[in-house]
Amino acid sequence: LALAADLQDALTAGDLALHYQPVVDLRTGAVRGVEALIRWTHRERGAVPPNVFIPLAEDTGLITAVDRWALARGCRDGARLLSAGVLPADAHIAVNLSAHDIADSGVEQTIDAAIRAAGPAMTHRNLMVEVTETVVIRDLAHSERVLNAIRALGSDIAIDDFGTGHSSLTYLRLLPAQHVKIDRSFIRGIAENPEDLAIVTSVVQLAHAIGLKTIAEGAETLEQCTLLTSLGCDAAQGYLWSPALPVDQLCALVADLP
Ligand code: G
Ligand code: G
Ligand code: NA
Ligand code: MN
Repeated sequence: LALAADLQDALTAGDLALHYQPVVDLRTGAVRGVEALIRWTHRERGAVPPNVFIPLAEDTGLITAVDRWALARGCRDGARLLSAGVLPADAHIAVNLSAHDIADSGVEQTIDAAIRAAGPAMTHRNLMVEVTETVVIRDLAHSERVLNAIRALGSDIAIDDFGTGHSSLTYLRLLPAQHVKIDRSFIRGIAENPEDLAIVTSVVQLAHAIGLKTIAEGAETLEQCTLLTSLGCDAAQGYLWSPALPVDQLCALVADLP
């Protein structure tokens, strides 16, 4: 596939970028971390969305190299954001991992190497690893071992896109997660649709009942933010605050926040 070959070239040529979306503490309004989201500017086609090239990278096996790059880049940028005081010392840099990363042996070593190379400001405690239910579905026992190893190093685990997969409750029970990220498809309608509100209310209560924190994805309006805060949801991200930004723009944004 031409696009897959181009992705391999992009990786070596430095055409991939990592952007950062702020994650806001709903109790204090402070930025408590960021989610790293990959961006590819193709030399002829322009921006290729991750929804297009991440599945392609997964199919071709390139995802291991892509995510290795994202881990290294994210930890280096994280060190910069932490040491400059743009993010508080206990902030999380959240990086997305794919099924391949978990299936392959050695992702814990990759994480450890990325943290060490980033320097002292960025510790394992500053890393949050996001996995979806589809990531762990293939081999739950193995996923559990790998995530436990990551957890033992000090990083937090988040179940991403919660509610969109299968048997979600099994994963919540078995995996060593600290955070649930509520998929934006549920957040979108909370102000208008009583069913969405009921679902999000229940997910927040359920997560809290088993000791997990909740992060709402895709908050776009003040009304959604107010509702999420009143439900006791811990944190949120979304266009209400900012899309994912290059690191320099993120620094400027955080400096301007109240
Ligand atoms: O940023 P949006 O930015 O379009 O991201 C689309 C999808 O791509 C999301 O599901 C997100 O989890 C995934 N994604 C973004 N960056 C990465 C990455 O570095 N690695 C993996 N595996 N997935 C990513
Ligand atoms: O699957 P994951 O949750 O990792 O991906 C996050 C995706 O959501 C990215 O594509 C990101 O660009 C997108 N996103 C982030 N905030 C918003 C938002 O407020 N509204 C919408 N529609 N998309 C968002
Ligand atoms: Na994610
Ligand atoms: Mn997410």
